[in-house]
Amino acid sequence: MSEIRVIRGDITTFDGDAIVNAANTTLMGGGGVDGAIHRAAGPALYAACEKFGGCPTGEARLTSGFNLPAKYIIHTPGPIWNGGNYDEDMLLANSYRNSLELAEEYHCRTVAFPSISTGVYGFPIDRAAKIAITTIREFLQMANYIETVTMVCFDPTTEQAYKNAL
Ligand code: AR6
Repeated sequence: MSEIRVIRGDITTFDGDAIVNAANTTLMGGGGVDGAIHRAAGPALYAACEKFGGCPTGEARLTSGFNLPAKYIIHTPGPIWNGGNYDEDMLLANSYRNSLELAEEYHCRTVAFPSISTGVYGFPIDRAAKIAITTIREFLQMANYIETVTMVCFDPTTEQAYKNAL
């Protein structure tokens, strides 16, 4: 049986098989959780990301975790919130699903997500949390390797939103 957990913390300290990075389509780093992950993983991450030549919104790419405790980093650009009529919901679900597919492909048992798109990208938190939990739950019904998905929330409001959605 697989499960979903919601905790408060810093995803760069997650000691498991994979963490997900809320990246942008260049995959060349940025602020927020992306910046924190790049700082903690070290400059080799930048070099590894450069090779992808970017990534479309909702898709995902995997690298080593380099200096992080996690074995892998899965990078996914979530959608920029633009009012809700530009496929934002579907693109956010794609980010979660495609990240989980990669985690399965690499036989990950433990995976951690940040709250994708709800920082700089402005996605409404309650709406994002519902999409995240629904998509993860649906995916776990057919997962062979993933045992635990942990939502690592940086602040109390985010943590509460994911706890409500769960
Ligand atoms: N651990 C867990 N969550 C964190 C951490 C951390 N160390 N640091 C921040 N968060 P954001 P987005 C939370 O803005 O909205 C970047 O510049 C944060 O509080 O990081 O998907 C990228 O390069 C918020 O709840 O990601 C893109 O250009 C959540 O992570 C753009 O931002 C996501 O906030 C992506 O924007």
